[in-house]
Amino acid sequence: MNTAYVFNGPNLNLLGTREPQVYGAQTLADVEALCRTACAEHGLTLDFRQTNHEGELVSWVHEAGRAQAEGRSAGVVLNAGAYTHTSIALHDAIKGSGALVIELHISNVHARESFRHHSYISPVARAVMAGFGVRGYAIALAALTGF
Ligand code: CA2
Repeated sequence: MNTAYVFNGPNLNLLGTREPQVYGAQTLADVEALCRTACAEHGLTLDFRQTNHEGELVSWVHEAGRAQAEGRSAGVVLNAGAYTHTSIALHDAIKGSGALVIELHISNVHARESFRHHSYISPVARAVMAGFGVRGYAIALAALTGF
């Protein structure tokens, strides 16, 4: 059974505790549970992680790229949080590892502050999703089976 990686970046551990009008009321544990259900429906093994450290995300993308090269990965759903808008390192990691990545944002970043409109991830992502709330994770996992 192939692994679907779900990587979450900085501050996403705070989901459900503040800014529910932007990110909803569900916690990261709730998101992991919905991802587990989606993976079970689609015959995928879930590997769900969160970190507040950019380098750790870079290493995880490399790991997913290696798993993909060995035929063990369906791809990565990546919510890189604010690193989306700042991280050339993540751009290079995705490009360099060849990892298939769906960029995901809970909120519609294009309807928010202008500094959220640019993404270093989008040019190297297979697909980009924003504004579906946490349901977007389930939609992205389903989409991974179609690539
Ligand atoms: O909409 C998204 O999923 C974002 O990736 C979330 C990031 C933000 O920097 C991106 O522009 C869009 C921020 C995640 C922080 O999440 C919090 C949740 C609750 C309370 C505080 C922060």
